[in-house]
Amino acid sequence: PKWQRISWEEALDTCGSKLKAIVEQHGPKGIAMFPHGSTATYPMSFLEHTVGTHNVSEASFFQCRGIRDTAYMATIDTPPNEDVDMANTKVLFFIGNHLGENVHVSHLKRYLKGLENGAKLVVVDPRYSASAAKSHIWVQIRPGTDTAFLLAIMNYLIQNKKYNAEFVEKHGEGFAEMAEGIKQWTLEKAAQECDVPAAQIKEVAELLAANMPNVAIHPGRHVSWYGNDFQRQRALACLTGVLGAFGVKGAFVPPKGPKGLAKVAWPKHEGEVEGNLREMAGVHHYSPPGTPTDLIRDAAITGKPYPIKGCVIWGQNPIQTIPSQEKTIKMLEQMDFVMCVDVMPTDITMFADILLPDCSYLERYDMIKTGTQWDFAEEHKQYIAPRMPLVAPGFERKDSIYITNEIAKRMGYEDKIPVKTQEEAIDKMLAGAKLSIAQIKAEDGIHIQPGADPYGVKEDLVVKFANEELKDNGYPAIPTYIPVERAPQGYCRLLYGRSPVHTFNRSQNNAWLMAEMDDSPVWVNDKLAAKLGLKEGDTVAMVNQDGVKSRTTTKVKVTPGIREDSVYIYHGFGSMNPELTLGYNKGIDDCSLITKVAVDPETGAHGMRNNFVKLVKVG
Ligand SMILES: Nc1nc2c(c(=O)[nH]1)N[C@H]1C(S)=C(S)[C@@H](COP(=O)(O)OP(=O)(O)OC[C@H]3O[C@@H](n4cnc5c(=O)[nH]c(N)nc54)[C@H](O)[C@@H]3O)O[C@H]1N2
Ligand SMILES: Nc1nc2c(c(=O)[nH]1)N[C@H]1C(S)=C(S)[C@@H](COP(=O)(O)OP(=O)(O)OC[C@H]3O[C@@H](n4cnc5c(=O)[nH]c(N)nc54)[C@H](O)[C@@H]3O)O[C@H]1N2
Ligand SMILES: [Mo]
Repeated sequence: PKWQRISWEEALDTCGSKLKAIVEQHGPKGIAMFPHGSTATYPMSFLEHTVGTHNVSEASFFQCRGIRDTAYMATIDTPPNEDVDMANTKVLFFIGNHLGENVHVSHLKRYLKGLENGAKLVVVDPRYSASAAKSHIWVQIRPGTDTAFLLAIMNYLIQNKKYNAEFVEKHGEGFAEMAEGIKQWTLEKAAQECDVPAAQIKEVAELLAANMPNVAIHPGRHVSWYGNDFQRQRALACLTGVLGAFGVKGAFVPPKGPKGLAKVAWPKHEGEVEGNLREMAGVHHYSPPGTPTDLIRDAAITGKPYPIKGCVIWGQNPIQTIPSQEKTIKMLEQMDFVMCVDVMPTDITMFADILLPDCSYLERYDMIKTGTQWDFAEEHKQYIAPRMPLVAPGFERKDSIYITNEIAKRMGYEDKIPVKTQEEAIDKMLAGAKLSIAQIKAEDGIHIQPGADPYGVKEDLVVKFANEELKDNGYPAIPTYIPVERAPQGYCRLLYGRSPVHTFNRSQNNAWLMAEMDDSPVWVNDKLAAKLGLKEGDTVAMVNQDGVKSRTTTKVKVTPGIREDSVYIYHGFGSMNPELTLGYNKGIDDCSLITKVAVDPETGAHGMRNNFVKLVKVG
C-alpha cells in the first residue's frame, strides 16, 4: 500500500473517466458498489438510480441484519428494527444479542431501564456474554441449534394450551399447520439437539407463558450466522405471535416517530435497469435490498453472466466483513478500476487504485436523526436532530455530496444532480417537516415535538405462522430447523462478537481506545485448555478446516464461560495494512479464517460461524 499524493482535480478526473469508460464498455451493470454508513447513501443513490446498476451490496445487510428484516416481512409484513419495548417489559428474551458488548447506546439505555424495572432476562448464548452475566436464565446452547430451541418452546406452549389463543385466533394465519408441523419438537428432542437440559427449556417456556403478552422477544441484529438463519428469525417472529406479544407494554411495539422529512435522491434511470444477478439466477427470493455479495463476486471472477470491471467502495471494509478473503481479493484484482472513499487506511484501502478522503463525522452534516422517547416518558416526545459539523474539514478532506457530484459531472450526469451542497440537502429534507437548519440551530440543535402513543395492536396485523408464498418459492412454509455441521474432531467452532471498546475495525487506530484494549484474546473453555495443555496468557495461532493459518497470533483466555466445542474472539482486530499503525497485526482477524461460505437460501446472506479452528501454540 504505497500512495502517491495527487490533486483533487486529477483524482476526480481519473475516477470520472475510468467509471465512464466502464459504463460505455460494459453497461452500468459493469460497476459494483460496496457501501456502508450515512455518507454512502447519496453516491449509492447515484449509482443505483441514475447510472443504473443492481450490483450494490451492503455488508450491513448481507452479513448483518438483512435476514432479520426479510424474515419478519414474510411473517408480519414489516421489518422489526429493534422495536421491542425493553424498558417496560416483564421478560427480556435474547438469542445471541450480547447487549453490553454490543453497544448501541439508545438500546442499552432501554435494556438497562428494563432490568432496573425488574424485568427477568433470558439469554441464549454458548458464551457467558455481558448479557448472560446479567441474566436470570442463561441457556448455554450448542451453536447453530437455536431454531430447534424456539420450536420446542412453541410446541410446549401449544401442547399445554399456554399460548395466547385469543391473539392467535384474531391475528394468526396458518397456525394449525405450524402447530402440526412442529409437534415433533418435544422438550427432550430439543434438549438433545441443543445440548441443554429439557427442564431449562421448560423453565423458559413457563416464564414466557406466565408473563405474556408483556414479553420482549428481541429480533436480534447481527443474525447472519449459519446459513439457516431465515428460519430462526421466522421462528422468533412466530414465537412473538404465539405469545401475542405485539402492541402492548413491554412487547413488540414500533415507536411512532416524526413524519414528513423529505427525501433527497438521484432521479431514476430511464428504461429498465438490466443485470439483476439474483433474478437472472432465480434464487434468494427473500433477499434484502441490493444484490447478495457472493453473486457479485462470482460474476466478477468468472465474467459470467457478464463482466464487472469497476468497483466503488464507500465506507465498507469487505476484506474484514465478507467471508472468503481470497474470493474478495480475486474479485478486486480483476477489476479495471477500484476507488475507495474512506477516512483511514484500513485493509480494504490497500486494494484501491484511487483513495479519496471523506470528511469525518465531526466535519460534516450527516443523516438526520429522528426518534421518540416513548419508552421513558408518558408524554411520548419525538425529536428531529440533524448532525452538524463541529469543525471545518481538515487535510483537504471533502464531503460525499461534493465528491459524488464532481464524479457525476465527469461521467456526463451534470443535469441530474439533485442538490449542490450538504446544507442544501439537509434543508430540503427538513423543509418536509416545516423546519430548517437555521431554526434547529436556534433550538440548540435538537427539535422536540409532541409524539403519539405507540401502544395498540393494529386491527389488520396478520402473523403468518405458515406462509404459502414461501412454499411456492421452494422454501418451508413453517419455521423449520435445518441442522448445521458440527465441529470435526480436534477442532472448535470459531465464534466472534463485539468488543465493547471498539467499533468493528474502525477504532483500531484510536490511541485512547487502543490503550484501553489492543488485543483480542481467544476464549478457550477451561476443561478443553487443560486437555490441550494451554494456560492463560499462552500465545497461539489458529488454523482452520481448510488449512488456512492466521497471519497473526493472540493470547489465550481460559474460562468456563465458553462451551468446549467453540472458541471466541472479538471482530475487528488483526489488520494487515501496516499504514494502520496502531492496529496493524494486533489480535487475529476473524474474517481471515472464515473461508467456507455458507449461503442462506432464502436471502443470499452469508453465515459467518460455520468455520472451525485448531489452536497452535507458538513455540
Ligand atoms: N461496541 C460495539 N457495539 C456494536 C458494534 C461494534 O462494532 N462495537 N456493532 C453494531 C452492529 S452493526 C451490530 S449488527 C451489533 C452486533 O451485535 P449482536 O446483534 O448482539 O450480535 P450477535 O451475533 O447476536 O451476538 C454475539 C453473541 O452471539 C453469541 N453466539 C455465537 N453463536 C451463537 C449461536 O449459535 N446461538 C446463540 N444463541 N448465540 C450465539 C456469541 O457468543 C456472542 O456473545 O452490534 C452493534 N454494536
Ligand atoms: N468476520 C466478520 N464479518 C462481519 C461481522 C463480524 O462480526 N465478523 N459483522 C457483520 C456486521 S454486523 C456488519 S454491520 C458489517 C459491517 O461491515 P462494513 O460495512 O464493512 O463496516 P466496517 O467494518 O465498519 O468498515 C467500515 C469502513 O468504513 C470506513 N469508515 C469509517 N468511517 C467512515 C466515514 O465517515 N466515511 C467513510 N467514507 N468511511 C468510513 C472504515 O475506515 C472502514 O474501512 O460486517 C459484517 N461482517
Ligand atoms: Mo451490523
